[in-house]
Amino acid sequence: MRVAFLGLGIMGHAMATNLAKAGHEVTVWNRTPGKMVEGAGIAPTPAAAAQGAEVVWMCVSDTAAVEKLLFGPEGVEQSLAEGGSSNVIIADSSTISPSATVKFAERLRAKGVDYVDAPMTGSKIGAANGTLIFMVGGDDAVIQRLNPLFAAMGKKIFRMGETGKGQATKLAMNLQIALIFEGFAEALTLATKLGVDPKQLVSLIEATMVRSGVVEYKAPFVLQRDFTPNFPLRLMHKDILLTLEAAKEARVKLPALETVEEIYDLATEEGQQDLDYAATLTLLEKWAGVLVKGEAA
Ligand code: NA7
Repeated sequence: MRVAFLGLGIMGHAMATNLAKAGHEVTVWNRTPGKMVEGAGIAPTPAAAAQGAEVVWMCVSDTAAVEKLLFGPEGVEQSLAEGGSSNVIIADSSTISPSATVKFAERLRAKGVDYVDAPMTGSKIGAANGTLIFMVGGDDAVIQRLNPLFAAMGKKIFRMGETGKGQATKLAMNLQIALIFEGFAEALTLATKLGVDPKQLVSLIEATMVRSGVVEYKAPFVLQRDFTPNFPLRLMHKDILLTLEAAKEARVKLPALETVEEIYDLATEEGQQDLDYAATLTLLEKWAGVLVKGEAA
């Protein structure tokens, strides 16, 4: 398929690479020039990338960035034929606001464009290996047309309902990741302060019902104090804020997430936004006056 891929960050670069590897005709665009994808063409603007594409796939940081890509002066909308016969599909794998997604889709539908929200989970490793899991909102027939692209980038898709429901699901998923990791980090901090070996605690967790995919994935990094970003703190913070915003719109209270948001806020004040979100542990450590270490330093 002819695909325009917009946004070559940690996730987008790997996803576009897998699309090109699978034989799709890919044209990429990135805000900061200089990023390239083997086997893909490069366009100077989102509109130029989208010109003649069957599918425009986006993977950028936040709601404002998606809005600019779509409706900015050099945005995708500029490339769409007047009269509503473009038959283009726009798919968004960024994690952004569900309600903004619905508005974007409505505006584009007037131009004959189908819109699918397809945020994903699987982290940097899943993006590189083509084993992402997508949670998708949109029309079933349209999603089906995207199957060859999903297959090149991921291992499974979950259809969650109409447009916007993929994003709503993603927020519900990241809410859990943030809270599970916070529980793990608080347990490690307390146990260490009370004299328990954190490595032993992790072994115990993994042998009991307390275990979780989040802990299994994060524990080796945390025990080695490796906070290089798999999922940057600034993006998890963005997702927490999006979740609180969506909860407010829906009149839902999320007291635990509100408290965790304060920790991300403080971590950001300390300049940790570009580290992995696991670096939030270091605030707990500072307050407790301990260092969680599972490996010999
Ligand atoms: P990264 O690695 O931080 O990459 C972010 C990408 O978004 C990168 O290509 C940025 O371009 C681009 N970006 C950010 N702001 C803008 C604006 N305003 N306009 C255009 N492009 C922009 O994030 P990930 O790849 O890990 O994650 C991407 C999304 O998936 C995000 O929503 C996650 O929550 C899930 P740059 O290279 O900085 O010019």
